[in-house]
Amino acid sequence: MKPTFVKLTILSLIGGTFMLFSCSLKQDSSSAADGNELYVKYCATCHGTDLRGGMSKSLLDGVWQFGDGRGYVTRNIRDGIPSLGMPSFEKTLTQDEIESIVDYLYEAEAAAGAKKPDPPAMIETLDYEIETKIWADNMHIPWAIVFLNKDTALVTERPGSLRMVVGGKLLEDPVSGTPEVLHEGQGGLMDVNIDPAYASNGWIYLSYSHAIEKKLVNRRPPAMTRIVRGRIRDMKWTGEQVIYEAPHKTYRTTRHHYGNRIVFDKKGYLYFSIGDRGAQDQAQDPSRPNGKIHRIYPDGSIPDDNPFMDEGLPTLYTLGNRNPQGISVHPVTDEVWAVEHGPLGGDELNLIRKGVNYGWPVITYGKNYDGTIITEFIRKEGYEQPILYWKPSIAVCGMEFYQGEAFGRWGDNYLLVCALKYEEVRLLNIERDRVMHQEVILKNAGRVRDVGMDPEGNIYVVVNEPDRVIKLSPVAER
Ligand SMILES: [Ca+2]
Repeated sequence: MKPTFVKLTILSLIGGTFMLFSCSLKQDSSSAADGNELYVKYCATCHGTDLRGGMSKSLLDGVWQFGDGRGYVTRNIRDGIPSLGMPSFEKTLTQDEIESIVDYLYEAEAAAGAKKPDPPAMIETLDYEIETKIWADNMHIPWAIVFLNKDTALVTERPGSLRMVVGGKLLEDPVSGTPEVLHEGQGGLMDVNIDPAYASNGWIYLSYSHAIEKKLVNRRPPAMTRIVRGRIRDMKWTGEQVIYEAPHKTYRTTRHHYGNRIVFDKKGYLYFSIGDRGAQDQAQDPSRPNGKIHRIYPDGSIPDDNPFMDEGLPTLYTLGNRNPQGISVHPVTDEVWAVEHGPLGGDELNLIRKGVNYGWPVITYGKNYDGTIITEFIRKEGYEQPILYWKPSIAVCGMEFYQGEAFGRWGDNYLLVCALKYEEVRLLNIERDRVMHQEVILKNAGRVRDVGMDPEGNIYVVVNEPDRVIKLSPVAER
């Protein structure tokens, strides 16, 4: 269903005029049959009467450029994609009518047996011919990956399971005894990382959405990002310690923008992110944990020179970060870099420095998803500019500076960035604080959540729909 928009969009760029919303139609029914009629009337010109493409690509090929899932499809029809020229149908179609079109698209896709394509066996980048391999399959919303050693990796699944892959084989049973997570909306079990001294101390860190109370009558339990560490013994999570828990009065009943990435630098700090939790103005409020990047020590204690000690929460390191889901530490400079999901057209790459305000929502290159303005400012004194922003938004998620021998030609200045919605892995060449080059190295193999490396430097891409991990290994230099 996602291609609906894509195709309209492409069409609009090529063909110019849209004929699709020339009259308004009011119906009060909402079945897929009605959706079929509406599709023919409003969508078929671009997408083909048989959904297999007209002036644009097929809607039945399993590839969804702008997001797979009813939420994405409904939103994209309703709001359009203004930056690419696809109109909003909000004034033309009722919500029921849009949903009936979505019903029709899903039924048609199911009937066509549409299936997400496997990645191509070989891909070519500027520097390498790369072999792809489906390394772990049939997972359930995998979110993050980390290697414990060259044979063993941990992969989180958002519903709450910590899975282990040993010698290339996904073990059937998850690690038992991991924390109970609130798996609703974008929340659940999210990042996993290991202590820099893991080989000697065995600490493994998990981040997840934590609810204070499980069941409240007629009320959703408030939740917030929480971080714990523990060790794994005989597939059991043991010796758990809570490393970070926000003040409970700051927990929110929203279910999105948890942030959640955990990284370590060489100076001995642990950095983690919390998204704005859907309360954008709180990203500027130092008494709130959301919309920020935090810095603590790995045991949970707080550095006494953290920048907002006097005016707010002691763990805060930056302000004004919308939803940072990728953080990575540069292997040579030891600088912290982060990507954050912006609003429409406002995804950002930032170089994270102590005490800096990254602007959300006072400045942004993005707009609201309905095309309305968030702020008139893209820059303002006192608010840091991003190193790079993506317009349109690619929906940035995990990221990792490349480290390893396998793709040795890349050296120390290459950053892998995941795009959830665009289903891409991008490779960015960074010199000092500038992005010199950007290349898509994998596309349309699923929604990309995270990327990791084994100790030899092979790359592992965590994707959803299909829920799996794809291994990338170099075959030859080019
Ligand atoms: Ca910003």
